[in-house]
Amino acid sequence: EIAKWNPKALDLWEKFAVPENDDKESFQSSFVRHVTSTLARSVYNIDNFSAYQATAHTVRDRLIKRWNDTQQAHAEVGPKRVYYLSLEFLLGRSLDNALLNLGLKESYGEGVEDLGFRMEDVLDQEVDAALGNGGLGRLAACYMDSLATLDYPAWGYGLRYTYGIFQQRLNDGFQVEFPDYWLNFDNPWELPRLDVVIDIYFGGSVSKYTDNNGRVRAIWEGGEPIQAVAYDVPIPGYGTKNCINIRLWSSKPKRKFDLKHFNEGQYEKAVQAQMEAENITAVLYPNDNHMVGKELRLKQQYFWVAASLADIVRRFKKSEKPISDFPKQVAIQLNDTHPTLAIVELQRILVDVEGLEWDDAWDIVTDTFAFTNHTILPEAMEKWPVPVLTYLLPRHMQIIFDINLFFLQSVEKKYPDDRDLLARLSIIEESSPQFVRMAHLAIVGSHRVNGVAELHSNLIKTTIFKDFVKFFGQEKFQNKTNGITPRRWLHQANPKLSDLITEKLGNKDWLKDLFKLKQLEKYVDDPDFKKRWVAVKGSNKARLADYIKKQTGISVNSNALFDIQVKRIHEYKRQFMNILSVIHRYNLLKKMTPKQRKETVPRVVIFGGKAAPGYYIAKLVIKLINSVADVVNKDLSIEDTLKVVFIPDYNVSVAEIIVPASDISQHISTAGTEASGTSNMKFVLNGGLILGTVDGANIEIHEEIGDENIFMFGNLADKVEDLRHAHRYRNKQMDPALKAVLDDIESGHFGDPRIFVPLINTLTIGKDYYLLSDDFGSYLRAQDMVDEAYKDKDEWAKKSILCTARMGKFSSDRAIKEYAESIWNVEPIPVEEVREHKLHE
Ligand code: KOT
Repeated sequence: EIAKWNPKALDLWEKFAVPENDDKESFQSSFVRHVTSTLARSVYNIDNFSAYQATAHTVRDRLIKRWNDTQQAHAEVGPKRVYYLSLEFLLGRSLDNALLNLGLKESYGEGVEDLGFRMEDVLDQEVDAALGNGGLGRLAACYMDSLATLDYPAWGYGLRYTYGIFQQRLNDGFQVEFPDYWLNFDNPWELPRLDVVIDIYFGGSVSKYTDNNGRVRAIWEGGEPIQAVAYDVPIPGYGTKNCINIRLWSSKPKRKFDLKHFNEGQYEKAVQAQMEAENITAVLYPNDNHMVGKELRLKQQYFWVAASLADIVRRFKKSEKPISDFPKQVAIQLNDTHPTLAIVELQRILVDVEGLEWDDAWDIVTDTFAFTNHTILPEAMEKWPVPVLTYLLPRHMQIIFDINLFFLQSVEKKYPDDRDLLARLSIIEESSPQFVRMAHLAIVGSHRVNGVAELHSNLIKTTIFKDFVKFFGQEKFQNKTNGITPRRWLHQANPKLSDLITEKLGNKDWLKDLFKLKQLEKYVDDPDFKKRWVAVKGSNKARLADYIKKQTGISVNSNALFDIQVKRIHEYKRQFMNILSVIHRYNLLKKMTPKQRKETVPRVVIFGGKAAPGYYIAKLVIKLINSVADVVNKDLSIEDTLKVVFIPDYNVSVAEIIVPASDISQHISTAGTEASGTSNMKFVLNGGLILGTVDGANIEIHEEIGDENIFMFGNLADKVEDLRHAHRYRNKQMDPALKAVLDDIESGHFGDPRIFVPLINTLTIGKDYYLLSDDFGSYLRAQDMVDEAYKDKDEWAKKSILCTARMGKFSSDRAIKEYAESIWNVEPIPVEEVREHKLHE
């Protein structure tokens, strides 16, 4: 027994542990202590930013306590854990979220006000943690919130990028990118674990040797190691003591400086290795739904999965269980194909390091992994050239060839003499050079594969993964419709609506069981409730109007219909179609008599979203939106019946202002292209209606909220192939309304038309791959129905309430329970109970 375990020492530990006291005074004492000790400031030189830092550090102390208690309880129980591997975690801000999840918002709010600050201003100092591109990264963040809230023993693994997604500014209506150096000031939301370091190797060579049992074994000796250093990000659950962890790896050179080169006078060479090592986690690749075949991206992927697996295996080994128990202790979810090399790395560890037979190792591997597919866009499918893999990871390439050999042998056995089938299923694309198809590898190495909404899951089973379903059978392929956390996306982003709901329902239980919102239905005809509901929406619109004024200088009328499309700019999402319909509307308004204009519903059309820096067409869409805005917003003749706004630098914290303020939001992707979408869920949860296509989760939202509460239009997914064929091989007539709008742009109404030629060509010479012309007519009709419906304010309020009331299904809690029960086979561990049990022992 070491000395610190004696009763006297334990008493001291207990006495001086961080106080559990969450009252105003303990906050204030901690705040002042952090201002003086942590920040080395005083009452004379503390500003809002320091107040934020002191508040954040006070909360951080509480989080660390919970983090420790949780990890200790998990170590005690030794449950099966789930590991969520994601290259992106789009967390946004943490302070407000932590205050709400810990139930400290009120007491700390009062505490900070006594000290002379406003909590709102303090919260506004925080920079977003923007380590993601869009939906995929934000989904990972929502899932971490639900895992924590539902008491699951879970960890996320990702990369600690020095630069997150770029900041977007506008110059003459064009997007310009600025680096997101988010770690400029200290980051209170991470715990550096400078002692948790793992060496990662690239390159080197493979040799064979014969072991004591006469078996030929491979041994890989990599080149110069690079260090992976762990940074832990605590994720507190709502209304529970459970606090889970996201471990982010940062790359660091093992050897700081090459003395040999330095002494030879080659200074640059002496620091080159160091710079290359640090490069690995320097920057998030800014492409959504698009693969960029850069070697550095592949290095990021391996660096991350190798560090994570070493960590997971090390933790498993502490349990001293036999290695065959690995899948009983560990479930690993692959967030898209980005972490697919983890499959190969685990097989390598089991065979080369642990000495298992190939087949035994492979059973463990496939029982451990499950794979989520997020897109069927061909340009997003990851494939890596065999020569690049061979030189970066020679042993892994051999293992991939072996996995493929054994897999194809089993296919051949089941379906003899079907060479086409073999070619279609093969993990290797037989081109020159050869490529590794990461989705194929992920399917073969996993026991479950899932899509992210019903339509999408059905599409992957009948199109891109059809042959795999034939071989493996239906059971391996599941649906897990995405979800969003109601804590951030209603409680935090829309406090007024949250309060109103809590008041009506009598308590906050709905925040942990979103189906409880159903109870709101009884108030749809209660005039007083409706009035208050509409007032909340009005105040959220006013808040957004203020924000727009501040960011863009544009004044908008918050009594107008707020029509919002915010998401990454991508051709398949069809922001282009939206702005073309705005031009159509503008032209109609100009032709109207003043009397007619008086009768129309005024609209504010709001856009936001980033284009990948190399995505030329998407950047032209941004320019066109701004060019149209310039003309429309200063045209007095239309008497404020239309305004167009592009909100710059759309991100999580901006979304928290935008989402509660919609009357209509648009989700208008070509049918079959948007796997799920998740912002659609956020808007509807906040009482906004959808104008959308029959795509992704729109379909299931429609099912839940009913026909009267959503505006759907456009061709169905099963028509898309034929329509594209018709564009390619027959000269289809273009919709006349669309033609007129394009002519208008070409006439120079919206600035130099030469700029937009490549964009317009996507509809004419480019054969309209995303079928704007096929959907334009029904899109305009749907828009008219929106206008008509909005005129009846009372009916609209009813629709809005029903939208919120019927969104229970789209909580990420529901999604996570489904994953836990039908893929991971993990159970909740109530941290508090474990600790109490321990105390009574
Ligand atoms: C693909 C490659 C790189 C970066 C991101 C992707 C990506 C993003 N693939 N799919 N997504 C989106 O994932 C969301 C969460 O499941 C979906 O809601 C959305 O429809 C996908 O486009």
